[in-house]
Amino acid sequence: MKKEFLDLGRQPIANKFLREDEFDGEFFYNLKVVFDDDTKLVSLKDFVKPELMFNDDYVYHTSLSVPMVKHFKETAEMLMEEFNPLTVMEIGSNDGVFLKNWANDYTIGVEPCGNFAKITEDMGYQTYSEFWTTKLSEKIKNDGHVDFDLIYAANCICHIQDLDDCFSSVKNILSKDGVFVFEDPSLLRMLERGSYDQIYDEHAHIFSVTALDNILMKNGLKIFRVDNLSVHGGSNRIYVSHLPPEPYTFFRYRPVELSVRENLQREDDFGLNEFKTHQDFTKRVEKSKNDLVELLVKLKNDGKRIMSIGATAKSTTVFNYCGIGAAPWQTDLIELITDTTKDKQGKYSPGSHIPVVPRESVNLNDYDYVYLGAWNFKDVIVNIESEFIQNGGKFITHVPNVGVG
Ligand code: DWN
Repeated sequence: MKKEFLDLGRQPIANKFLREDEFDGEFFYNLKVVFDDDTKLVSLKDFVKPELMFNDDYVYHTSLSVPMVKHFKETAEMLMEEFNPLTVMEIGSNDGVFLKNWANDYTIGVEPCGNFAKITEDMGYQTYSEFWTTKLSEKIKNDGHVDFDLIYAANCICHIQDLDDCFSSVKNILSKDGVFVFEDPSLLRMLERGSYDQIYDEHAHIFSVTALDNILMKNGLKIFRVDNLSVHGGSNRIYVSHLPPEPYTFFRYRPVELSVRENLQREDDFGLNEFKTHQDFTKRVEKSKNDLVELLVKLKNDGKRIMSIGATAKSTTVFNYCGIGAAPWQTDLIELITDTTKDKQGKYSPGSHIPVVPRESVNLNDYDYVYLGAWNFKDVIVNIESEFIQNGGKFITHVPNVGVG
């Protein structure tokens, strides 16, 4: 029984940055969120066609967020150290920021966005430029990749709409002693921090350990460890192995570690498995919206100039939910957004049509306030922009609460 608890309104494709002549034909959908009473899974009510989001024009380069390069290098070294896999596959390999830490003769990628699959192919990694499905899992097997000791995915599994097909495809090609490790934003952290902007078209689901445990078990897989990470505003890294068949003679049994029980208990104590908890979250989201608009309008009326750093998918949700931006609200509360991603520069933000420009083209001291679209990189950005702060400039964020800091 899927029950709706949050409506974030009419939203565009979160990472579809536009030229002016594309404004009229822009695609919009209703972004609503449901809670499944059986699995406790939180998902979008209506999924957007994957091809509309993930295609050869996809713009999100993981490596352009410098802290993530270090994160994936350390993750690879840790996995290499502990599991010493002979064969590695990454689902959602983007620009190869994780793949590049492994030798390319026993490592392959899966990346549906052709422009990114070409990047890793050129780096020497065989890359299947298709969506992860049972059909592809079979094809990779038939191509001679019998199975994999390590299957890794970051900020990707929560993008896959059919989780049963996703997980049965993994089980189909995971070696008997293999481990499936994936990390995605944490539902518990989202509710604790009020970071509702983790909800957008690409994120078909916002995962709890509880929901994943239920759905993985159903597909013959089990969680044996959970790492709670600070990246992306709070993520969980989930370690999975085969659910050993009875008697599990041929399978290396990986005992369920304390971290799994601790996370399940923490989620239950927080009320994450109760529909009411999600209904209460909705009230917090509505307050966050009103507080942010009120603050920006007041500052604007006081003659203050406001811009934003980080043309994130997250800020697409916030700007369109809060009616911040040029179209159709004509509320020029935020004059422009800077972003390090070349493919976003010189274009307009999805739905709200705020111009996106290179950071170098802007003198921050011309502005009084900066809204942090990339709040998950606050420390890095505040450090880079220390001169702005010394000159009296201030940052605006909405996580955990709307405020100036
Ligand atoms: O799940 C997803 C996460 C991993 O990334 C994807 N579905 C889409 C994307 O979401 P996002 O756009 O909200 O992610 P980030 O990583 O918060 O985006 C940061 C943006 O900010 C990038 O476009 C780069 C930019 N940036 C910047 O302009 N200056 C980042 C830093 C650190 C900076 O100093």
